[in-house]
Amino acid sequence: MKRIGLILLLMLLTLCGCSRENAAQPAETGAWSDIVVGFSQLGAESSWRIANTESIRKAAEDYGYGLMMDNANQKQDRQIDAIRSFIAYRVDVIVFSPIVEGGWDHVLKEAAKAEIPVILVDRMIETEDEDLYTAYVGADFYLEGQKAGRYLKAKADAMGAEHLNIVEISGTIDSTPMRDRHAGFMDAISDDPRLTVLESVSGDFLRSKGAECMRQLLNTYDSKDIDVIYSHNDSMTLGIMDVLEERGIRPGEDIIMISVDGEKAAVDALREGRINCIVQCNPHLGEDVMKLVRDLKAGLSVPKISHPFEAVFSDLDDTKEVEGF
Ligand code: GZL
Repeated sequence: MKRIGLILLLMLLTLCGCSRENAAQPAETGAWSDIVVGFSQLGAESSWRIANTESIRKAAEDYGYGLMMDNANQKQDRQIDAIRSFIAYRVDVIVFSPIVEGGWDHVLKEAAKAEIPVILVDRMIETEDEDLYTAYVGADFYLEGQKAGRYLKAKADAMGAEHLNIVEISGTIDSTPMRDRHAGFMDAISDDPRLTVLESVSGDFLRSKGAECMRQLLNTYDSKDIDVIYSHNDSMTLGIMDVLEERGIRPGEDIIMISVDGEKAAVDALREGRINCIVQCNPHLGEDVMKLVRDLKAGLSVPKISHPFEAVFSDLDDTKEVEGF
């Protein structure tokens, strides 16, 4: 079935005259350079993802690069099909944000055979051959998790807390941010006897599932037994807060709220005291990606791993100047 989809897509490209030689020219930005980028985005599950997609689109436009973009709507198979269509179209560079870490080697070997370089943006892959991708641009998620843990230890000190029970609401299972935000957090708090993780459940980075996880946790635990919620992204955190406030529980006061990303709605809640800490995760990766494309096509060597600068915003510091995306 999938192959039929791919053939149909190629037929569509051919029928609409979208062969590589006469790709449509974006009139408003002048002629494309002779570089075309194929970009497979994993979905549109969060404000972070939407900001990331716009960052890639805008940077390609600024560089004058052609951009073939596909939104996989959270399906790995769709990403694999999109990568195959980019290979068939003979794009210059393939860029994708792998929804999960496993299952990419086969299609990336096809890209390697076609001599098309691959740039990973935002998330990493598990692979038997690190040469299957040329570069990674994205966060150090393990460090993000450590930052969350370090904040909680400092908060416990500031409160004079004797013991704190934590529940973790994590992101998409087997994704790099979920794995590493968990590992970094657990390693950062492992030497602190005051801190106990009661349970970790996945909300898949979705606001609706974050709320669902919170309802289930409140069916399992008395809210007074939950002192801290560590949520892997703001979308889930906002859903969690909806559920808490429906039940008269004050996020940020009755329960310490630690979140990741830094979208505007979460930063506003930080200022209102409804979130205590946001570990920033920068979605604006487009410029870094297109610089890599430019340097690759110019025959220059490029760094294998690039991380953007990311901060921590919390109620232990002044948050007046903090900007959300
Ligand atoms: C992190 C990114 C995560 C964000 C979520 O780089 O992969 O996916 O933290 C997004 O908001 O859904």
